[in-house]
Amino acid sequence: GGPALLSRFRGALVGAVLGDCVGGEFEGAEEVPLERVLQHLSALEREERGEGILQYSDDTAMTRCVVQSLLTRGVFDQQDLARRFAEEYRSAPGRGYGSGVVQVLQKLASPRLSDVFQPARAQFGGRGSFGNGGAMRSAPFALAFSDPAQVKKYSRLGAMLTHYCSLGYNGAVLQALAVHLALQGALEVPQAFINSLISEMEDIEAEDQAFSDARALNEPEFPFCTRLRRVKEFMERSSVSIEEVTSELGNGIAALHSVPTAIFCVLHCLEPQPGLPDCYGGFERTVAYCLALGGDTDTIACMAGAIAGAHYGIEAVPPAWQRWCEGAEEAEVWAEHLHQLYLRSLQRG
Ligand code: F2R
Ligand code: MG
Ligand code: MG
Repeated sequence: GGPALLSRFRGALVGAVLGDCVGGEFEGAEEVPLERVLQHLSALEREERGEGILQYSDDTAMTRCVVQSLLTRGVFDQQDLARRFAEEYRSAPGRGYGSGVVQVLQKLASPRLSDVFQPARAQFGGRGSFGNGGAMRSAPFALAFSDPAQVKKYSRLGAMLTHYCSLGYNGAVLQALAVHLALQGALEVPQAFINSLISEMEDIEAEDQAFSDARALNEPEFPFCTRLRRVKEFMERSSVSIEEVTSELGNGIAALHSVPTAIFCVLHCLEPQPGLPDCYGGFERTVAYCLALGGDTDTIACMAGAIAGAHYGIEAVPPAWQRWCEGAEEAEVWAEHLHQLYLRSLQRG
């Protein structure tokens, strides 16, 4: 049951672009009244929009590099991807990149660089970045590879080009796995979906590097598992306030404070929510809810948009919203090409 696989692919990629473009309005805002979110979204329904097109930010710029690299090379190629990140940043540096990652992107442009992971390793005194920049661009790995082992391996490596801290790259793996499961229709059984993610992250976080990063950053061992268990507790409650979500799951720029939050937004909005219009379907509810959290709204909506789009399919993504989003049309075409790549990887077994 549910949408066809191709519709899910198109939903995932367009959903990510739309979340970034629409969510950019509130990025960095501490509090966002729901009324302002609904005004922003209802303005997208108008034929004319004074403010014009909503431009995509670094989230989509880097996602496009991942997509183009995977489609051109047909495999994961770290040199090619590093070169594309550097070139994208050189040609459009004003897309709102994180303040640390720009140093990596500048170093990746050097023709003398032989180890493409070296600039990311040197970040933050050798700890590496724990920002969500690896996670925000990891959906294409779930669209290119059908085997979950490959989804995990390549989303981790793809993130490590800029985010060498386990709290950064493990967020990218978690996001890619969430999209991978949503593509299979796993959100039809929400409890099984969250249990699968917890069980995957129990394996992924059981490594020395993750233990030492967690210790150094004053986080508990298995930090992503801990947050996902909190998501599960919230799912079991009849109501959860925005304040509880932002204080306990987070709405910030760290992968740990945003990837589990994005997953929660999708799960929470599977059902109608008070304050959100009855005419909204699950995809619209998810995007609106992400924006109402404030904080890193473009990135949380981008990640939740990819998961929700993979679950509901492209038919659930309002065309009226899509038409104002830079890059949405292209995303649909690329999703079709990624779908072909995925089917080929499925045939190879
Ligand atoms: N940068 C932004 N938003 C800021 C405002 C943009 C504004 N619209 C504008 O145009 O000026 N958004 C984008 O950045 C996030 C992704 O960031 P990424 O790629 O992870 O960057 P970075 O620099 O690696 O990490 C982000 C910050 O996290 C802190 N940090 C990370 N690791 C750290 C460590 N080991 N120790 C201490 N701090 C660490 C730093 O403050 C980094 O700058 C997305 O929201 C995207 O939309
Ligand atoms: Mg951004
Ligand atoms: Mg952001």
